[in-house]
Amino acid sequence: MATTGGCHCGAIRYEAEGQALTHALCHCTDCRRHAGAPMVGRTMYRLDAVKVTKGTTKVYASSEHGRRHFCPDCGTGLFYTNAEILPGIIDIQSATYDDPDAVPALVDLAEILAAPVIELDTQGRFNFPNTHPLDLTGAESDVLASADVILALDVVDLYGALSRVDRVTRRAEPIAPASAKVIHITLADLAVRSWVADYQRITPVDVPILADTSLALPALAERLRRMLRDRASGRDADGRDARAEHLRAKHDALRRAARASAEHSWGDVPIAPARLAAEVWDAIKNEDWVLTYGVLDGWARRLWDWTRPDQYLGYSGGAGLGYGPGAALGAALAHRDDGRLCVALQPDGDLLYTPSALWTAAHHKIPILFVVCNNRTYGNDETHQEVIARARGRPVENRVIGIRLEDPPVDLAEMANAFGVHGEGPIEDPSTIGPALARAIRIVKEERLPALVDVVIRAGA
Ligand SMILES: Cc1ncc(C[n+]2csc(CCOP(=O)(O)OP(=O)(O)O)c2C)c(N)n1
Ligand SMILES: [Mg+2]
Repeated sequence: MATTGGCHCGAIRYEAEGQALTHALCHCTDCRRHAGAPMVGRTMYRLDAVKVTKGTTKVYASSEHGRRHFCPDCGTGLFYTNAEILPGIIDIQSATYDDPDAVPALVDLAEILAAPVIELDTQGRFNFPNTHPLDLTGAESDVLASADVILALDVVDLYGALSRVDRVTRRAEPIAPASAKVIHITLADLAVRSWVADYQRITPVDVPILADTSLALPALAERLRRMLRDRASGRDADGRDARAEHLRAKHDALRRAARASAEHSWGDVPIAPARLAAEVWDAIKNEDWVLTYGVLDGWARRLWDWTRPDQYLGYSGGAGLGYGPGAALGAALAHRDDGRLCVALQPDGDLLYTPSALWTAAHHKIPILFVVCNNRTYGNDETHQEVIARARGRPVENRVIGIRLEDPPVDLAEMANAFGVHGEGPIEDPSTIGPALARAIRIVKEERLPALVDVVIRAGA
C-alpha cells in the first residue's frame, strides 16, 4: 500500500511505496534551523520507493552534502537526502503525510487483535468507522471494565477517559481494573508545560510511547502480525475469532438499540433529537456528505454510517460557543467547487453567538445546509443547573432563568432571510421535516447557495 502526502498548499504531492525503514524525531541543528521548529518527524525510505506525483520541489543545500526539498510556493519542507552519508535513501517529513492514513491502520490493528475500539466521545475527530463490528462506542464502561490492556491513541484527557466522574461531588473513580496495563501513543506529552494546562490531569501510564500515531500504528500492526504468525499453533489458538464474534454481536445490539430508540420517539412532539438525526440521514445518505459540526447529542454517530475520515470535521478544540457557523463556512468554502454536500447540525445557542456568519455565507455564495437543532435553550447549562439545584436543595424550576431562549422565541428562519439566506421553519410538526430538508438541499446543491432549516426539538436527549 502506498503512503501519500503533500505540502501545505497542495502544489506538491508524493507517494511512498511499502514500509518505512525507520521512524525518528530529529533535533539536529541543521533540521531545527531549516524547519524553524524544535524537531522534525522523519521516516526513512529507499530512494526508489518515493515518487513525486505532482509539482516540482525546490532543492536547497543546507550543508555540504545535505539536500532539502521543499515546496517553492508554500515553503513546506518535504524531503531530505544526503548522497554521501545516506546513499540511496530519502527522508520524508512525516507531518506531510495525509493524516487519514491512521484510520485504515487502526482498523487493521483492531482486526489483528480482535480488540474493541471506542471513540471516547463524539466530540473528537473521526477515528474509526461506526459501521465496523469492532466499534463499541456507546459501551465504554463495559469495555473498559473488562480490559486487561488499554491502548490509548492521542487521548487528550486520558485521566477523564478512564474515570467515571460524579457530576455533583466531582469525585472520580477509575472504570478499568487496577491490573489493566495502559499504553499511550501520542505526541501530546510534548505539550505538557507548567504554564498551560491543555493536557488536563496527568495519569500514570505503564508504557508511554512518544510517537505520531499515523506512523506508529502501521508499524505496530506489522509487528503484531509477524508475532502472531510465529506463535500461531492451530486456528484461533488464543480465542481471537471467538472474541471478534462476541464483539460483533455487541456492536450489532448497540446499533439496533439506537434505531429502536429513534423509532420509539418517532411521533413525539416536541420533536425528539433522534428523529431529527434520522430525518437528516434519510435526506443525505445518498449524497457525498460532510458533517461540519454538531452531533445532535451523539445521535448522528449512532444512527448514520460514518465510514470515512473526511466525513466529519470534529469538535471545537476550546468548546467555545459560536464556533459552529464559522466552522461550517470554512468547510463549505473548502468544498465549494467539489460538489460535496456540507451539513451543519447547528445548536441554537451556538448559532445566536455568531449569526452574522449567515450574511457571510450569502455574500460569498457558500453552499451549506444549516439544520438548526433548536431546543430553545442553552440545554447544556439547563441540565447542569438542574443537577446542582437538586444537590443543593434549591428550587429546580429556577434552572431556566437566563438560560431559555424563548418568550419570545427567536424566528431563526426569518433571521436567515434577513441575512439573505433561504430559511425554513420553525418546524414543529415532525412530518414536515423531510419536505423542508428536500427544499433546502435543492437550493444548496442546485443553486449552490446556503440554506437554513429551523427544527424545534425537545430539550434533553
Ligand atoms: C463562549 C462561550 N460561552 C459560554 C459557554 C458555556 N456553555 C457551554 S454549552 C452552553 C449552552 C449551549 O447551548 P446550545 O448551543 O443551544 O446547545 P444545547 O446544549 O442546547 O444543545 C453554554 C452557554 C461556552 N462554552 N462558550
Ligand atoms: Mg440549545
